[in-house]
Amino acid sequence: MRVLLVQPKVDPRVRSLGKLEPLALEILAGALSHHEVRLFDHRFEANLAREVSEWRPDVVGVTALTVEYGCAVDAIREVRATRPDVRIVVGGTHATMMPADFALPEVDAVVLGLGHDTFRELLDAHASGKDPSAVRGLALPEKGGLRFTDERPPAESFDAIPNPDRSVTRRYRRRYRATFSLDPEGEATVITSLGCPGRCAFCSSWQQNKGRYLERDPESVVEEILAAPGRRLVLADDNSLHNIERAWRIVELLRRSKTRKRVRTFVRADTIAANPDLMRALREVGFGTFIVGYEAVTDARLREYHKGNTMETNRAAIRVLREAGIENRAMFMVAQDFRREDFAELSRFIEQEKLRTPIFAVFTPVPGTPLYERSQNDLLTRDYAYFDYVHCVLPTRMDYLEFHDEFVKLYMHTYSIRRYLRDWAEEGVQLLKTGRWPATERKHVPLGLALFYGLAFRRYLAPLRRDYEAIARAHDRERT
Ligand code: B12
Ligand code: SF4
Repeated sequence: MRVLLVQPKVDPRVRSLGKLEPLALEILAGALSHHEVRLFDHRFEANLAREVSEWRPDVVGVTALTVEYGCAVDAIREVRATRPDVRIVVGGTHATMMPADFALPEVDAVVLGLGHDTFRELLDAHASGKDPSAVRGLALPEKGGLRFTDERPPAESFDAIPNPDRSVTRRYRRRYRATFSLDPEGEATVITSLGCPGRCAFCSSWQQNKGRYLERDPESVVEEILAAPGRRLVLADDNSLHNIERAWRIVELLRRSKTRKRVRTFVRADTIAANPDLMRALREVGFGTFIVGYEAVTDARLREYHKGNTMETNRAAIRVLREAGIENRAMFMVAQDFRREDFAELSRFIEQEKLRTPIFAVFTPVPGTPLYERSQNDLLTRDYAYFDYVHCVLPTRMDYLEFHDEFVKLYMHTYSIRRYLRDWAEEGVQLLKTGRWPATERKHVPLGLALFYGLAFRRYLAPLRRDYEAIARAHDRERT
């Protein structure tokens, strides 16, 4: 069968941190080696209708995160209008969390959860003319609702997940990169674990994976890191280094390989704080940037978020990364109940800890989670393009537009060139006093890059006020 996999466009209102390779679709392509598979990345190519009418696929598979929902539905409708007889299958994060959103007349089947086995079986059922009802893990749109087939038992091991087939994205390769990346080669994505043992209140990942944490064995992790195209890659895990023994084995294998790959990954602060030797070893084998969810600057907030960490651990993790020479991409939550003092406290913490490249995420109830259900009556908007952790979809304690202004100010202050120069001057004074440069992140963020980040964030956040105004206006209209 001919299968066209579609990565939807990104709504221009989504303040996205990057356009990386659609790993989920590459994994599906890896599972469908007995079919003819093409991938259409709508973020970089415009004419989906032409692709569908010229290549004439039998099945079109569309993926979507919550923020991609609107564009995914547009793509589905465009495909259906072009080829009324093609089968359209939807899967991915949003379909798993909110299948009812895809109970659309244009959709033939919704795949729930990990999709490779379900999709393969569904295609085999189509090819042999069998009823898809026997395939486990589906929701089938019917009379405006959904009929669910038997539940698929959760995967017990990572080995069942096929390797991605990257040949389907070869023509887009150089365009896959994080928003603020200057690397002309782009960045590859590799997955080495699934889910997270954490239970943070705001996070959908452990809920989407039903609380499981599956790890890929270190040999195959290193094999894929080495095989990934280009020099830079990001590990698309929620929590890459939970198993310390496994992490050491990965270090050992990478050391032996003498690779020069640069790796960026997501790690918890407690893992970092408790394992300084491991962090140094990871740095030596190419782990240059860690994305760490510190989330808050008070123990009370950390408890409220069920983060399972304390401020003491967070501070220790910051020290360990600095000493190991790893860039600390610190992530913090900005809660809807923040007052001006809370923004100021967060800003102060960043200054005190001299964090150079933090990211701020607005607390967002992710559709399909109990938190979202509880927030139903409070939501300011149900437009999914705004569920990007940058727009605020809940009522704020401060005036809504002032909240926006404080949020932008937080970024502008953090990434101001003035702050950078002041840090530099302070460090210079310490150098004169002690004869040594103090250990800071300065050396990972050279002046030119700091200037670039400042301008890039200004541009990234520029359209935000207009959106906040639109959300407030629409909400007021709805209330009256
Ligand atoms: C790497 C990553 C990124 C990267 C790359 C994303 C990309 N492709 O460009 C970057 C950093 C750029 C990014 C950006 C964003 N991200 Co992100 N990201 C991730 C992360 C860590 C891994 C994603 C991944 O590759 N997973 C691995 C694949 C294999 O798993 P999967 O997608 O679930 O796929 C399986 C099934 O779902 C299914 N399936 C998937 N699609 C389809 C399609 C069909 C037809 C079928 C049959 C099956 C199927 O089969 C697959 C294989 O079994 C996830 C967390 C996570 N662990 O999933 C967050 C996550 C996906 N991101 C999230 C968010 C919110 C964002 C941003 C909005 C943040 C921001 N403001 O920048 C943007 C939005 C991106 C956009 N489109 O604009 C949320 C999404 C929440 C939601 N409900 O949608 C997640 C879940 C994190 C979280 N816990 O909050 N992200
Ligand atoms: S540690 Fe990270 S991925 Fe795990 S539950 Fe918490 S926020 Fe989610």
